[in-house]
Amino acid sequence: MIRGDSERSEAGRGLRDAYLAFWESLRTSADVDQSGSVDLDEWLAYWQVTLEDDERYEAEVEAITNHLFSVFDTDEDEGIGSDEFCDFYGVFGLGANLARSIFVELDANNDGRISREELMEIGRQFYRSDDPGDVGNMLFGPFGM
Ligand SMILES: [Ca+2]
Ligand SMILES: [Ca+2]
Repeated sequence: MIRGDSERSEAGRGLRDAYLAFWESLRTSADVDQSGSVDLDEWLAYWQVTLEDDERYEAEVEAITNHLFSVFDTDEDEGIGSDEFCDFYGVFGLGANLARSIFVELDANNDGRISREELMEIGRQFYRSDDPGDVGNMLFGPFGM
Protein backbone atom coordinates (compact mmCIF):
# COMPACT_ATOMS: atom_id res chain seq x y z
CA MET A 1 0.00 0.00 0.00
CA ILE A 2 1.25 3.46 -0.89
CA ARG A 3 0.23 4.97 2.44
CA GLY A 4 2.06 2.32 4.43
CA ASP A 5 5.20 2.70 2.34
CA SER A 6 5.26 6.45 2.74
CA GLU A 7 4.72 6.30 6.48
CA ARG A 8 7.61 3.92 6.89
CA SER A 9 10.04 6.08 4.91
CA GLU A 10 11.96 9.09 6.22
CA ALA A 11 10.86 11.13 3.22
CA GLY A 12 7.25 10.31 3.86
CA ARG A 13 7.44 11.31 7.50
CA GLY A 14 9.32 14.52 6.66
CA LEU A 15 6.79 15.48 4.03
CA ARG A 16 3.89 14.71 6.31
CA ASP A 17 5.38 16.74 9.19
CA ALA A 18 6.10 19.68 6.91
CA TYR A 19 2.63 19.55 5.47
CA LEU A 20 1.02 19.35 8.90
CA ALA A 21 3.02 22.38 10.03
CA PHE A 22 1.86 24.26 6.95
CA TRP A 23 -1.74 23.25 7.52
CA GLU A 24 -1.50 24.26 11.17
CA SER A 25 -0.34 27.78 10.31
CA LEU A 26 -3.08 28.13 7.71
CA ARG A 27 -5.67 26.91 10.18
CA THR A 28 -4.48 29.40 12.78
CA SER A 29 -5.09 32.27 10.35
CA ALA A 30 -8.51 31.04 9.26
CA ASP A 31 -9.93 29.75 12.56
CA VAL A 32 -11.69 33.01 13.46
CA ASP A 33 -13.76 31.67 16.37
CA GLN A 34 -10.79 29.72 17.77
CA SER A 35 -12.79 26.50 17.80
CA GLY A 36 -9.71 24.51 16.90
CA SER A 37 -10.96 23.68 13.44
CA VAL A 38 -11.76 25.56 10.26
CA ASP A 39 -15.32 25.09 9.12
CA LEU A 40 -16.41 25.76 5.57
CA ASP A 41 -17.68 29.27 6.34
CA GLU A 42 -14.38 30.25 7.94
CA TRP A 43 -12.44 28.69 5.08
CA LEU A 44 -14.43 30.59 2.46
CA ALA A 45 -14.34 33.85 4.44
CA TYR A 46 -10.60 33.55 4.83
CA TRP A 47 -10.07 33.15 1.09
CA GLN A 48 -12.69 35.77 0.25
CA VAL A 49 -10.74 38.36 2.24
CA THR A 50 -7.39 37.13 1.00
CA LEU A 51 -8.36 37.04 -2.67
CA GLU A 52 -9.87 40.54 -2.60
CA ASP A 53 -6.69 42.08 -1.24
CA ASP A 54 -3.93 41.90 -3.83
CA GLU A 55 -1.15 42.56 -1.38
CA ARG A 56 -2.41 40.02 1.11
CA TYR A 57 -3.09 37.54 -1.67
CA GLU A 58 0.45 37.82 -2.98
CA ALA A 59 1.88 37.42 0.52
CA GLU A 60 -0.35 34.48 1.50
CA VAL A 61 -0.32 32.55 -1.72
CA GLU A 62 3.35 33.09 -2.40
CA ALA A 63 4.20 32.02 1.15
CA ILE A 64 2.06 28.91 0.81
CA THR A 65 3.40 28.13 -2.64
CA ASN A 66 6.99 28.60 -1.52
CA HIS A 67 6.35 26.36 1.45
CA LEU A 68 4.72 23.74 -0.75
CA PHE A 69 7.66 23.87 -3.12
CA SER A 70 10.08 23.20 -0.26
CA VAL A 71 7.89 20.33 0.93
CA PHE A 72 7.82 18.77 -2.55
CA ASP A 73 11.50 19.40 -3.33
CA THR A 74 13.01 16.90 -0.92
CA ASP A 75 16.46 16.81 -2.60
CA GLU A 76 16.55 20.65 -2.71
CA ASP A 77 17.62 20.93 -6.34
CA GLU A 78 15.08 23.71 -7.01
CA GLY A 79 12.94 21.44 -9.13
CA ILE A 80 10.17 18.99 -8.37
CA GLY A 81 10.76 15.74 -10.15
CA SER A 82 8.19 13.11 -10.91
CA ASP A 83 9.39 10.90 -8.04
CA GLU A 84 9.22 13.76 -5.55
CA PHE A 85 5.71 14.52 -6.69
CA CYS A 86 4.76 10.87 -6.21
CA ASP A 87 6.27 10.92 -2.70
CA PHE A 88 4.18 13.92 -1.81
CA TYR A 89 1.00 12.30 -3.07
CA GLY A 90 1.95 9.09 -1.32
CA VAL A 91 1.84 10.92 2.01
CA PHE A 92 -1.88 11.29 1.41
CA GLY A 93 -2.27 7.69 0.38
CA LEU A 94 -2.74 8.60 -3.25
CA GLY A 95 -1.41 6.34 -5.95
CA ALA A 96 1.69 6.88 -8.05
CA ASN A 97 -0.25 6.48 -11.30
CA LEU A 98 -2.53 9.38 -10.39
CA ALA A 99 0.45 11.47 -9.25
CA ARG A 100 2.33 10.85 -12.49
CA SER A 101 -0.62 11.73 -14.69
CA ILE A 102 -1.16 14.99 -12.80
CA PHE A 103 2.57 15.74 -12.81
CA VAL A 104 2.62 15.65 -16.61
CA GLU A 105 -0.24 18.15 -16.68
CA LEU A 106 1.42 20.51 -14.19
CA ASP A 107 4.85 20.44 -15.91
CA ALA A 108 3.95 23.27 -18.27
CA ASN A 109 7.14 23.26 -20.37
CA ASN A 110 7.51 19.46 -20.35
CA ASP A 111 11.09 19.45 -19.07
CA GLY A 112 10.35 16.70 -16.54
CA ARG A 113 10.42 18.92 -13.48
CA ILE A 114 8.22 21.55 -11.91
CA SER A 115 10.18 24.74 -11.30
CA ARG A 116 9.34 27.26 -8.57
CA GLU A 117 7.96 29.56 -11.28
CA GLU A 118 5.73 26.81 -12.65
CA LEU A 119 4.39 26.06 -9.18
CA MET A 120 3.73 29.80 -8.62
CA GLU A 121 1.63 29.87 -11.78
CA ILE A 122 -0.15 26.68 -10.72
CA GLY A 123 -0.87 28.30 -7.34
CA ARG A 124 -2.31 31.40 -8.99
CA GLN A 125 -4.58 29.25 -11.12
CA PHE A 126 -5.62 27.10 -8.19
CA TYR A 127 -6.58 30.01 -5.96
CA ARG A 128 -7.71 32.63 -8.45
CA SER A 129 -8.83 31.07 -11.69
CA ASP A 130 -12.54 30.90 -12.50
CA ASP A 131 -11.81 28.51 -15.33
CA PRO A 132 -12.32 24.90 -14.18
CA GLY A 133 -10.24 23.83 -17.16
CA ASP A 134 -7.07 25.47 -15.81
CA VAL A 135 -4.53 22.85 -14.89
CA GLY A 136 -3.78 24.49 -11.53
CA ASN A 137 -7.15 23.34 -10.24
CA MET A 138 -5.85 19.79 -10.26
CA LEU A 139 -3.18 20.51 -7.66
CA PHE A 140 -5.35 19.52 -4.72
CA GLY A 141 -8.31 18.20 -6.63
CA PRO A 142 -7.88 14.55 -5.69
CA PHE A 143 -7.42 15.45 -2.02
CA GLY A 144 -11.07 16.41 -1.74
CA MET A 145 -10.24 19.22 0.67
CA1 LIG B 1 13.99 18.12 -6.44
CA1 LIG C 1 8.85 22.20 -16.06
